[in-house]
Amino acid sequence: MSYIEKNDPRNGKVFRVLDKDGKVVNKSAEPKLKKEDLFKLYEYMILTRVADEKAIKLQRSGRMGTFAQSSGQEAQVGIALAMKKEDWLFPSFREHGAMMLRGMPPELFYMVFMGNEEGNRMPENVNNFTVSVPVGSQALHAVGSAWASKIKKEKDCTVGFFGDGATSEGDFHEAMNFAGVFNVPCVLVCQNNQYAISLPVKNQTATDTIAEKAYAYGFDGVKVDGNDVLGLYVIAREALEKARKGNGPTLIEAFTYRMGPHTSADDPTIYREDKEVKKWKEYDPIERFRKYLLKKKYWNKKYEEKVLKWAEQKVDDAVKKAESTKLGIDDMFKYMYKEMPDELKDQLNYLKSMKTSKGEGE
Ligand SMILES: Cc1ncc(C[n+]2csc(CCOP(=O)(O)OP(=O)(O)O)c2C)c(N)n1
Ligand SMILES: [Mg+2]
Repeated sequence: MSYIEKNDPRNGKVFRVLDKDGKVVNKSAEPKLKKEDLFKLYEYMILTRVADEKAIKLQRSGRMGTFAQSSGQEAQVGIALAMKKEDWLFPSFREHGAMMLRGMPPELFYMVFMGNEEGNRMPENVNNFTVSVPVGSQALHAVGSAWASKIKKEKDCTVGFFGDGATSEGDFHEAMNFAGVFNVPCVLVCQNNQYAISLPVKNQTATDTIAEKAYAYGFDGVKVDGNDVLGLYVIAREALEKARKGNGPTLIEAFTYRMGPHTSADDPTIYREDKEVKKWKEYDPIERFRKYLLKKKYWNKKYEEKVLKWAEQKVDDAVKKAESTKLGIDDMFKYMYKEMPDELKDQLNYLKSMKTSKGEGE
């Protein structure tokens, strides 16, 4: 019996490998990852947090626009590690950790939030789709991409990420239905961080879990401790193998917590208590994995310093690159269609003809 089958969410099961103290609570499920891969998981979680912290500073000093951080949700990198290079990732706007582990240069993350659409242009060999802000839309794109692979008899699978709030959108239900009916090689991941901006998840759905919804569409769902990077890795790997064999889609509910505000434009103190945030700090995915590495004698202070230095350097270089790429007013218009329609051309020309305080056009 697979871990997915053993952990039917309708029986109240939540899958995890590590508890909050980094102790292995599910010995048979502990993945036999190489030391380099364990380090990769840790390093990309640290990089994600360092990148977030830098982004907040940039935003607060007027160097970047509104920004969605993923603090508390860094264990997403476990899903990215389970994917093959040829697989496709369809993110929402809180998956830069997973995207970076799959090879996205970090400057692209900054460019997106600086309003530079070129930040969505992945290198040729990186199969990450663009950041998607319309809530839930990317679930449909993910399922469509998986369907295309199936028709073309290609061996790649698709992973589509969305939040708990997205499950109230029609797009989510259409994607789930389509995935089930066409039995596509897709893994749908709901990052249930328990809030859609200010709306708590209990006001979002009448079911106990998000995962159990999958059964209404004819496929498996599984609820995973979303702060356990190893738990997410194990389930994602199994779900991907299952999809690759033609055994259909899986819905993974990664039960986690958004430690920060919804975006830099939000003030969560208005709608949630400090003590709740404090409680969730104890479940920090990075702390938990650090304790696991320490128990294995892989972690020490010297290693920590090395990782932090590496992450800070990577982030500094990324910010330099992002800030040195020029943003033109054409950018607002040129990515919607392959060929710009006349009405957009007119709007672009109108904007270019306007005089701004900085001078002509731009
Ligand atoms: C179709 C659509 N409606 C509303 C919004 C505004 N909006 C942006 S994020 C968000 C909440 C999303 O919550 P969730 O799906 O739980 O993702 P999270 O932000 O928690 O990661 C809303 C309502 C949007 N971007 N798109
Ligand atoms: Mg949410």
